[in-house]
Amino acid sequence: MNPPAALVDQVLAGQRLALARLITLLENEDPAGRAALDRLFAHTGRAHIIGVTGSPGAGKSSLVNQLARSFRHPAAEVQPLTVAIIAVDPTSPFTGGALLGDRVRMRDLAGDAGVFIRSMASRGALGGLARATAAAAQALDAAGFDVILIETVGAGQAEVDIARLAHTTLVVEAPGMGDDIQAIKAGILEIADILVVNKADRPGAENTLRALRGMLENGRNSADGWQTRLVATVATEQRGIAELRAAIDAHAAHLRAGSAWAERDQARLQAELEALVQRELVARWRAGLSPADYQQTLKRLAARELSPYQALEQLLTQAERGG
Ligand SMILES: Nc1nc2c(ncn2[C@@H]2O[C@H](COP(=O)(O)OP(=O)(O)OP(=O)(O)O)[C@@H](O)[C@H]2O)c(=O)[nH]1
Ligand SMILES: [Mg+2]
Repeated sequence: MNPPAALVDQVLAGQRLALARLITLLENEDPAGRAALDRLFAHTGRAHIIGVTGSPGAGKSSLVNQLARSFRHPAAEVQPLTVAIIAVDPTSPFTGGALLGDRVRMRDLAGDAGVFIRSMASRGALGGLARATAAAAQALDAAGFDVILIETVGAGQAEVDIARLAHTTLVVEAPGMGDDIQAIKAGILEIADILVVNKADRPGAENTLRALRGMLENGRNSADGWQTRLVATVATEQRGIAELRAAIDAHAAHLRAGSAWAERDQARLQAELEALVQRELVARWRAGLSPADYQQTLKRLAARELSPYQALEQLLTQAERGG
């Protein structure tokens, strides 16, 4: 029996255990996972991938939970959608407290066959995590989930990479985080299709909303003509969830109306491909290089005998000779 083929069939048939196994293979960068994904890739491209990022404790998991419920239990006459949730935690190991907490917060979704929840933790480099998350999203897409919600913490490169993976990116803030507004200014606003001020029941919510509204007015109107929306929510009381859903649906409709969906899809795939190319070329370059030569070049660089560009030329020449 050819294991990738069997696994592929099981994933396409929506078998949860097979899907969980595949994601573990992908997380471990196991060649069997990659082989399975090669076959599954033709079945991807249908899911709406939604990234949810923002500062720690802002209420991302609570919102993801509420959104999943709203996709599963829509208003009458609307078809429920199936939902996969990936909680990405770059800091905690698998048994981390945050993920345990998420399981409690997402408890009411457990047992629903139309919901699949998976947490992913870093096993090393953050690049590895972003890669594994992209691969897991492809597996879930192929398995037929209509919506894939990806939760990440923070405002670093990992979030930007994961935002690049999403069709729609939500940035979640809570009131009273003065510094975070600076952080938002510094870049995360750039990636937000929808800005959510959660914990709108807390003091200072009005100020935060006003500050963000001001930034949006001066700020961008994205290249594809979407104006970032601002939504206030209280995830714990299910307030603002309908408005948030409406904003998400409006963004999806906006993307689908023109060529934006296809353009984002292509940009996503291009980013993924280029990350792979970069990694592979660096790996090949390193493999072709003698460590002694490399150390020698680094020494000459530090001694100012070579400039960085000269060092580069030397390394490239050495790699060509070696490879
Ligand atoms: N008052 C209030 N509390 C909330 C709201 N939403 C979430 N919380 C609480 O805030 C805490 C953090 O919520 P989470 O949903 O875990 O936040 P998170 O952003 O996923 O947290 P991390 O994943 O650890 O970064 C929990 O105790 C929630 O019950 C809200 O709208 N209002
Ligand atoms: Mg969380």
